[in-house]
Amino acid sequence: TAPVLPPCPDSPPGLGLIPATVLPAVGRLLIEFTSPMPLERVQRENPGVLLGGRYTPPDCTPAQTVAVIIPFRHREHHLRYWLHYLHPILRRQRLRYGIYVINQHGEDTFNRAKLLNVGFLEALKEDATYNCFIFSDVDLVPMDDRNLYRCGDQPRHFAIAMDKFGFRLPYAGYFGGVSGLNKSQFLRINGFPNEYWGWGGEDDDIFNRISLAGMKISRPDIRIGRYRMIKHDRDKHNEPNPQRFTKIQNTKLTMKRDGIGSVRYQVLEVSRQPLFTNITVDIGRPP
Ligand code: UD2
Ligand code: MN
Repeated sequence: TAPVLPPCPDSPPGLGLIPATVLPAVGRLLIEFTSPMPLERVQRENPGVLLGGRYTPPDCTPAQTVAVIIPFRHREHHLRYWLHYLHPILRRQRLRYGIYVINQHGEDTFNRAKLLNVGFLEALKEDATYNCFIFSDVDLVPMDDRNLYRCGDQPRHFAIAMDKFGFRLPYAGYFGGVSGLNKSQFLRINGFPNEYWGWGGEDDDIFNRISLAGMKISRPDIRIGRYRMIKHDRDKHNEPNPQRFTKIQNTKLTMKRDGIGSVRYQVLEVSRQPLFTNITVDIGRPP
């Protein structure tokens, strides 16, 4: 029989310390996106990560099991940096986790929030013990490993101080980039909207859902919730959605019928890679 491990610490030791690659400021990691990042190297540097991008701390029992869900299409180059930076951070944070890349099939308009709904359902199909879901853009890397990728008693917004917004929250109701909800919080808001095709608005709709459900967003300290976004142009087939302004006025009406309870899609392939699970999915196209 396996030995019983002690629970993992609330504040894992060794975070915010200064390894070789850290700026003078304590806790801040040096994040850069210039040197090429072959997947073989990332694999070599993360020997404890199992097929599909699964990890369990060897020395303690975590309170949660975390599914990290990434909406994706044609961003392989960003994904390599993301895996390179995030795996070591998540391991240091003493998390039990799995990485799910939800890859939109075809070239129809991108739909970030619907892909995140798919990620929630598919991660649970693979492992029913997931109870914390962290939704992350593929191009966002935390600059401080004390920003713990865990869920709490309120929905959590992690990416609060991004370089592209001058390391400030752009507006009080901003919920984009990286966010986390536990299973019951996610179900309480009927998941995310499926009807935001193209860029923008879906994060504000999610914020509205959370407020309408009577929950409050929790955030890390502004000095800790710092992020770098890999610089990029707007992708093809993800043009700004002109309907977004009117749609976010109507969350109260739409959230009951549009969400995790009504999402329709077809999984085309599940492929367990050494550092992540890739799920290619047909989510249809805008009406
Ligand atoms: C902002 C928000 C993002 C979302 C978006 C509006 C930040 C840092 N993030 O991102 O959370 O609310 O606005 O929809 O402010 N993606 C692909 N392939 C594509 C298109 C998108 O993989 O062709 C994924 C990828 O994970 C990307 C994410 O969708 O990071 C968001 O798209 P973006 O990075 O183009 O949008 P951005 O930076 O304005
Ligand atoms: Mn981006």
